[in-house]
Amino acid sequence: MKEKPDTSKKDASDNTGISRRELLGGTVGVTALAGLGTMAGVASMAPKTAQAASDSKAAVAPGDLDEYYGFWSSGQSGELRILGLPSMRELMRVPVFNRCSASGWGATNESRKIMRDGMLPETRAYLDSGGRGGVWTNGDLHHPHMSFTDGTYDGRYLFMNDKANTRVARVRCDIMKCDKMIEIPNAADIHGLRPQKYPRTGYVFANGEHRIPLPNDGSILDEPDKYHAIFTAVDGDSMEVAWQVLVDGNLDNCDADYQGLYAFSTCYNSEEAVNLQGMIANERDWAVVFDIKAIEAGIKAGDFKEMSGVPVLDGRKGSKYTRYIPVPNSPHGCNTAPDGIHVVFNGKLSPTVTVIDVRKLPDLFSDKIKPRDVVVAEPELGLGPLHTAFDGKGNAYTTLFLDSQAVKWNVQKAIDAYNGKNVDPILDKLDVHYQPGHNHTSMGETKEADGKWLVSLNKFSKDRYINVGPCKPENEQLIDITGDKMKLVHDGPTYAEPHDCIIVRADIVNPSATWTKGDPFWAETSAQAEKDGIELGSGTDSKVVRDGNKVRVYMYSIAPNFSMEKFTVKQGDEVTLIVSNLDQIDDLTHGITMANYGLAMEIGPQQTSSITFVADRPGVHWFYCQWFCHALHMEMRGRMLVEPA
Ligand code: CUK
Ligand code: CUA
Repeated sequence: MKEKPDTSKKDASDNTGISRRELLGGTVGVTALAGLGTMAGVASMAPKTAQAASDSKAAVAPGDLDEYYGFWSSGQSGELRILGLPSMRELMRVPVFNRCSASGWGATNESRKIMRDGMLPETRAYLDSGGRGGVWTNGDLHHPHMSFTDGTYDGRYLFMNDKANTRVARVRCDIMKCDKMIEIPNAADIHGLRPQKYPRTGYVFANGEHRIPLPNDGSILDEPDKYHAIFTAVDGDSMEVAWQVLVDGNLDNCDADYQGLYAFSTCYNSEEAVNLQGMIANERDWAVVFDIKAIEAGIKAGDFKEMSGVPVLDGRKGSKYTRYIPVPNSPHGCNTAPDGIHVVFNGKLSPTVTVIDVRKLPDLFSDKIKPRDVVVAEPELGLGPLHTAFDGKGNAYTTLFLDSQAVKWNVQKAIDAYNGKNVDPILDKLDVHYQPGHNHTSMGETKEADGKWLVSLNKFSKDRYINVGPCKPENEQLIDITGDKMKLVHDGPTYAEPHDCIIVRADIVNPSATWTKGDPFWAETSAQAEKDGIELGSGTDSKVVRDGNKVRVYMYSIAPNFSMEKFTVKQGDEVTLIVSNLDQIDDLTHGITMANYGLAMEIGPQQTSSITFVADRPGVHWFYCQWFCHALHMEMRGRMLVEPA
């Protein structure tokens, strides 16, 4: 594909006078790939754009509260992050696929149960062997999205993917902790993830990105026709796999419609190749459309193969469950517009985005029209379009990775241009710093998109901050989109590597101030306590229970005391510490750290947390509260004596 002459309104050039486009030259496909390596150097030569350092709209004074919650992914850090907008202040980190030193996530019995319950048996066996510790220690969280009711956020849950270890997790929004985590069978490396928007979530759609041999038993390497990618629908209430669909090509990003009828995925490897050259060979790849009602009917009719205990339908080309829409080479982002009608597939290696009209999909599935007939616009926006956000007023905002720009364009104008009218759909371009991946608008993936804020999540910060060494932060920029022109109002550095975020009106999210006694989060611990004749959180739960070489130490805490000043166990005992925080005051979190035993956990107000270890180091060991809670916080401690065997 030949690159067309530049039609953008501005083309930022560096101080050598050579435009970035001239530097890139050549065909878009090859250029884009070269750019992935070289643009980092080129863009940092660009002069700093004069930008407003602050903006009254974005300023949130000390003590004032933000209007929006931002829920941020963290990529290879594996956690979910909560920001306030427009201040862009980071408010909280919620460990999900990672392990956490502060909260004990991955170490406490409650978190390990959540991490292990949804594992495939073979993974559990693998992690239980060879000293691997029973849970994964890493994750790659790209896409956090909230549950929907009737086309808008409902504040119940957040769902997110783990590309590294093929998982989907859920966070309860009342306590902002992960309560479910499942490993997806038959798939490899979950990437795109979106909840169903209508009538509610409902399904959580999850893309298996990498194609693998099915079954993956080590007997196949170079027979790519035996490799497959799988599209999964998870039931967001039960967090069980509802069904899967086998597809041609691979799967990248996905989204759902506003009618509850279809889901969409982009495919960047229709060649089904296993190396780079092969994956970019074709001029066209495709977007897959899934017919949810047909799939549900297929399940009812038994038109599936059961694999690893879940029904798998065949959705490869020619299937009644799917349609494949050809789009230019290697599409990436997949974004449904709040108008409920349009879906945008972002070109990545093509300077275009492809817009389809969901009202044409019934005719496509009944074969009255051809796949390309659902395309209503394909504007050329600039180099490296990755993701698109919307303002609810008919405009779209697309990130241009290679151009390091945000481009604002009008969907109707793009449709008019596609129909031959002489209009330019591009309304504005803004330099961002640098190389944006995802972007997101306030409430932008809901029918309540309000057109106030745009966040650009930029992969490189280069010269925007004082140097912190070879590994630099990323840069997330807040852009005011209330006017005709986009206006950059804030830079915010972040650690590896937020791919995506959502911006949710604060009134929709209503977390609890404290935990509730008897929360299902520690149901198993409560059940064990009951067997031991103890009611957790009652203020009488201070007792050492010996059960063979298993010892359960029940304690409660009220600032600045643990209910037990000391306890004694024998070397080799398997000890479980069960601590309930009886404080009822907002923000009065305690913790317990067992020094030189590698153990620590958070205990929020009214929460019970527990942790199990083998007491194999004799001597006196101090346990202490590691969460600053009181003027006598340093004194909030006690001793464990481990008697030598
Ligand atoms: S992907 Cu990272 S920039 Cu994983 Cu949503 Cu596009
Ligand atoms: Cu309790 Cu510090």
